[in-house]
Amino acid sequence: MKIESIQLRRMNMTMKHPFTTSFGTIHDKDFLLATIKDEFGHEGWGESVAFTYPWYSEETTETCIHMIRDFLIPTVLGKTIQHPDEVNDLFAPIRKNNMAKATIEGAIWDLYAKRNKMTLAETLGGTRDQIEVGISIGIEKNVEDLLANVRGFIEEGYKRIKVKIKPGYDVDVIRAIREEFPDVPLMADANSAYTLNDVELLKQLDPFDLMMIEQPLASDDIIDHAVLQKQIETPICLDESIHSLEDARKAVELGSCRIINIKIGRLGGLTEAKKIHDYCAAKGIDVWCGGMLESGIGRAHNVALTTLSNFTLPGDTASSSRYWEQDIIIPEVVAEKGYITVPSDDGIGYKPNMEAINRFTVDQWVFSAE
Ligand code: OSB
Ligand code: MG
Repeated sequence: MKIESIQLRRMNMTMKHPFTTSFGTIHDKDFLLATIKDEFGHEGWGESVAFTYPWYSEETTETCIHMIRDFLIPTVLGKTIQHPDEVNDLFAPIRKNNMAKATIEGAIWDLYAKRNKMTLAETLGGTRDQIEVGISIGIEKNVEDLLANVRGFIEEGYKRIKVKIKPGYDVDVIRAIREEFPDVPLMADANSAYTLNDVELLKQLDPFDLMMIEQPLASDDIIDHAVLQKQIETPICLDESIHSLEDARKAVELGSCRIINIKIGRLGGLTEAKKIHDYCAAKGIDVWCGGMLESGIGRAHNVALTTLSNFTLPGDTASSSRYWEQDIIIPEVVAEKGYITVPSDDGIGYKPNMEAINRFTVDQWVFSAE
């Protein structure tokens, strides 16, 4: 498979509802799409999940443009690749910048699947024809608004509710949800808002039977999380701290978590995501697919990945309509009663909606092999 050309677009899509976490509020999604063509004109699509601001991780849309244009494209353009796993090795000399890498790597996976007339899910080794999904609810102005949201999403059938927490918006919020919904599968995501000084407070979450608490401590930590896990009953799930299979291995060996959130962008692509999935399956660690408020292209990649067998817990991949007035794929992603049907068309299985894509494009560049 020869990498003939790469088109990069900068996109801007306004979110239907701003999304607030302990690190800030996201009003619109400023992101990149990569379209990669082979020598036969097959087309693969990838999405960069970085945000405008370096709050979730150090990457931003601008750093992704720099890395993709100046380092990643020159590494693959004009090359002949037998299998997408090779991209991981080609990019290995370039440190970190995983979201930039995953943009190109994901497009090459889609291209490879389409060339072979297979779905991306099959190409990855996935086995499910539907996936179970939950919903991630941001920090709301008050508990009444939050409860109204929770109620609505439970009625829509989402398989579990995740709520964002932060200091001052935690134990009381979880208690209020549990009072109204004693049995709903529930979890909390702190996005690194606490330290070991908060152990007593975090222990107060134990009686609420949370499925997990996601990334309570520092975004680069696995040591303190191991200390915390020994003192709380709620299983810890790591998100921000895990960037590679090696990170996952160390966290599991240290006892820093019992669950891992797999995000393709954070891990530098589908190859590394699959490696962590396989490692966790062998170790008896549950995984689920996280979300980064993706457009349809990134969402489609998440759907395909979630078809692998050790994605035993519902992920954050909700319906397109939860995020966007209009998504950029046809059909849009739809969760019905908490299930998304995995598409059966080749590659990511959803068609790019070129009219919508053009409408949301703010800049674009084309790179061709000579
Ligand atoms: O920590 O999982 C997270 C959104 C933005 C940044 C980080 C996170 C999230 C979410 C929402 O939880 C996931 C989604 O609905 O796409
Ligand atoms: Mg998270």
